[in-house]
Amino acid sequence: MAVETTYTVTGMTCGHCAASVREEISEIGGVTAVDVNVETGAVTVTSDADLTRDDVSAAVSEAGYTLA
Ligand SMILES: [Cu+2]
Repeated sequence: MAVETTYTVTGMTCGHCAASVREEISEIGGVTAVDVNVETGAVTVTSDADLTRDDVSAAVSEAGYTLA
């Protein structure tokens, strides 16, 4: 069953930021969809596997941003 979790990412300012974050989170195993809202910093991750906050935090850091 797919689980949807919304995180807040700080530091994104444009579409390129959003694309970087989306790309890194998409590489986490089990992730099926990533929706990024640059204005609010809301990142909604849909996954069909258990996802830890640490996994998402690491991916966001890899992209150069921070999980709030
Ligand atoms: Cu940017």
